[in-house]
Amino acid sequence: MLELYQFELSQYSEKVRLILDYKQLNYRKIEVTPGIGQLELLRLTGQKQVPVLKDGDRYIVDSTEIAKYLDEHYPERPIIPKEGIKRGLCLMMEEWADESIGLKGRKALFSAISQDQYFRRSLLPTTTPDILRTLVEGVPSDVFKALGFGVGYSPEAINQAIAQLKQDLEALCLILAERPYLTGDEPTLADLAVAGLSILLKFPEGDYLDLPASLKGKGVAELVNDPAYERFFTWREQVYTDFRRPISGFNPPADTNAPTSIQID
Ligand SMILES: N[C@@H](CCC(=O)N[C@@H](CS)C(=O)NCC(=O)O)C(=O)O
Repeated sequence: MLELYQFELSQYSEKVRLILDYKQLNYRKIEVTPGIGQLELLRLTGQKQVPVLKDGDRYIVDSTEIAKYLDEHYPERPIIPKEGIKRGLCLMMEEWADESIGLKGRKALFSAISQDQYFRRSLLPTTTPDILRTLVEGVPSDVFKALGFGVGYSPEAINQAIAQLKQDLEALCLILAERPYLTGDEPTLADLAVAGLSILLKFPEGDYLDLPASLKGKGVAELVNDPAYERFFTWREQVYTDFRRPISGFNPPADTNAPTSIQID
């Protein structure tokens, strides 16, 4: 069976999960433990990032490479058009989504977390002991903001990311006003990339991620509460309803050979 080394809340992992579900491929999720689990990933693949797909003895690194690999080796329900303007648009939008929504979404979410204690606490893994949750909730917002400087998330960088995301969402809404999918009448990798990468802007409403129920449908206030972007989030929810498999009832048994990782169940 295919195996996906992932973080549950990684937007690039989500892009791959949506592609796997769209293609109706069964796979087992292997939750990589930040730090120690990544060292194991380094040993296995020569790099530390998720997502990584394992197919037999082969490891495929990077969400774009995984998408191309899957379309080549599992050609049912193709996602990358073979030629012409549709192929051009698909490849361009996928690359753009990685660089834009993927990276800026992370910054925007950081801002939402630093402003909201409850959000912060709720984002901890469901296995986190209550005492630790309470400690994290208690970290004052300004301390969190100061921490952001350390990872390149100054208030200016966050504001700039949110302004740019607004432009991105406006562009997506304009396209989706005229066609059901980003490159035309059929879904392609462009749609799956944009939809999957946007989970950090607003978590999906449905039961697709291992998240506390209270966080489902929640997101970056400046984006999700603005009616100008409603068309995008409604479209994204429809893509999930149509193509993403809900989490319940989809938990293949743990792989006993899995490296330093925990299995989500
Ligand atoms: N270009 C990569 C980006 C992957 C990426 O940024 N992964 C993040 C999680 S969303 C990660 O593994 N971060 C941990 C690290 O960099 O050590 C892709 O498309 O897969």
